Amino acid sequence: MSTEKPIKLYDFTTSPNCQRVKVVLGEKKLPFETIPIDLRKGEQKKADFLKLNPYGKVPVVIDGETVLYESCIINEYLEEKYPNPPLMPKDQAKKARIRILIDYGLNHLDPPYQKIRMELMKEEKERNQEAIENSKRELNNLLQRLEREMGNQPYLAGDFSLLDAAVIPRFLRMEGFRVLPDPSLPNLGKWLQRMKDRPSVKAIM
Ligand SMILES: N[C@@H](CCC(=O)N[C@@H](CS)C(=O)NCC(=O)O)C(=O)O
Repeated sequence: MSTEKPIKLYDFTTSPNCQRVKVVLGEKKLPFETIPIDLRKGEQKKADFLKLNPYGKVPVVIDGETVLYESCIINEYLEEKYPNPPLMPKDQAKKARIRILIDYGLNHLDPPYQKIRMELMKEEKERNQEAIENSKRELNNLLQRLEREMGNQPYLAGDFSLLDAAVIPRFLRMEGFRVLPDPSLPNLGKWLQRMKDRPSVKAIM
C-alpha cells in the first residue's frame, strides 16, 4: 500500500527504537523518507526537534498532518492506519497477549540487557566480567518464558506480529552479546534465523 505523501521518519540508524518502526514500515511496504538526526551531536535536543517530540528522542514519524513519537505507539498507529498486511490478530484476547509480551520483551528484559550493554561499552580491562555473566544468566532465565510461549510456532505469537517487530532490534544485539543462540533456547534460535531472513529485518542489519 502507498500513501500520497511519503511518511517521514526522523531516524538514527543504529537506534533500536527507530529500527522497530522501520521493520513495520518495511513489512507494510510503506514508502518513507528518512531524516537523519545525529544523537551524538545532540540534534534531538534542538528547539525545532523538541517541537516534534518534547522528549527529545527518536524516532519521530510524520504522516500527513500527524506527528508521532514513541516507537510502539507509532507501530500501533501504522497497524491501524495501514492494516495490510495485518500484523495484529483481530481477536482482542490475542491482541492483549501480544501487548503483554511486548511489555515483557522490552521492559522486563531491560535491566540485565542494559547492564550488559553498559559493561560492553567500556574498555575491555574496565569491564566487570562477573556482572556480565550474572546478567547473561538473568537474561537467559527471562528468555525461557518467550521460548516456552512460542513453542514450535514460526513467530513469537504464531504469525509474524508487532511483537516480533518490537523485540527484534534487541535480539539482534543479544546475539552480539552471545546470549543467543543458546542450546537452552532452541525455538528462539530458529526464530532469530527466520527473522534475519525477512527483508524488513535485513534492511535494519
Ligand atoms: N520510549 C521511546 C524511547 C526512544 C529513545 O530512547 N530513543 C533513543 C535512541 S534509541 C534516543 O533518542 N536517545 C537520545 C536521547 O535520549 O537524548 C521509544 O520507544 O520511542
